[in-house]
Amino acid sequence: MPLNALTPKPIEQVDARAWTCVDFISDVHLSAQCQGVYEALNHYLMHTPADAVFILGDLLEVWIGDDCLEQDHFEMEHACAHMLKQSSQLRPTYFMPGNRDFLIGQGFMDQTGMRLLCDPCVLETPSKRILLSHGDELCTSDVDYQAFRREVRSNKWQADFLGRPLSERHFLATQMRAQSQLKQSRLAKDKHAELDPSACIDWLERFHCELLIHGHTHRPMRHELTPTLAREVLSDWETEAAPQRGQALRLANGQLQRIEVF
Ligand SMILES: [Mn+2]
Repeated sequence: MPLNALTPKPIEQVDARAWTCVDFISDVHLSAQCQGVYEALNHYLMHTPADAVFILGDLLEVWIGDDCLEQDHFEMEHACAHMLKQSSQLRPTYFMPGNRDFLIGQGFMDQTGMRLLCDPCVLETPSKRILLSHGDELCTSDVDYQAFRREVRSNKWQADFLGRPLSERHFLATQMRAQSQLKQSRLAKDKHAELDPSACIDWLERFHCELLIHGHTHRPMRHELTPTLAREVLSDWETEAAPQRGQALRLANGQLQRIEVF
C-alpha cells in the first residue's frame, strides 16, 4: 500500500518538550553497494544517546516497493528493516519520505516500528518550534522537478508503478536514476537543487516556526533567512567523498551541534 493511501495519517506535529536530546539525519542513501554507510548507520543508531531520532528522507538510495521484503535476495533491504526495528525499540524513530524512498509503504513502517511524519512536520521543543522537511518541495524554481514530483506522488502513478513486476520496477528505477544523474551533470554547480529562500520563509511563518531543518541538497550548513528565521541543512552520508561526509544534527539542551558519524 503506498504511503499516500495510509491509515493512520502521517504525524503533523511532535511534542519534544520532554526530551533533552533529539537527533536529525537524512540522505543516508543506503544501498547494497555501500557497506560502509550501512555499518556507520547501524553503529550510530545503536549508540546515539538521543531520546528520539528523526530521519528526514532519502534513507535509502531507492525503494521500489515493500514487496521486495518478500524476496530473500533483497538482503540490504531486509537488514535495513531489521536495523530500524532495533532503533525503534531503543527510542522513538521517526521517518519522513524523501525523493528516493517515497514508495516506502505501510508494510515497511509496520516491520520497522518507525513513526511516519508529514512533510512538513512541526517539532515543539523546549527552546523553539522547528519545522522539519526533506526539502525538495521547497526547490520551487525547478519547475520540471516539481511537476515530476507531483506526478510520482499521485495515487495513480504509484498504483501503476507498484502494479508492475519487481524486476521491471528495478529496471525503471535504474533508468530514472540515470536520467536524473545526467541532468545533474549538465548543470553548473551553482544550479544544483537549492531551496528557495522566500518559500522557506513562507513555510516558517505559516507554521509559526523559527528554524527549518531539512536535507536533500547535500550541502550541510546553516543559512540565516532573516534576523529571526534560519535553516539548517543536514549532511548526506558519503564515504566516497574526500573528505568523507556524514553527520547527525543534534539538539541537546537547546543547543545544536553536528556529530560526525564516520
Ligand atoms: Mn533528496
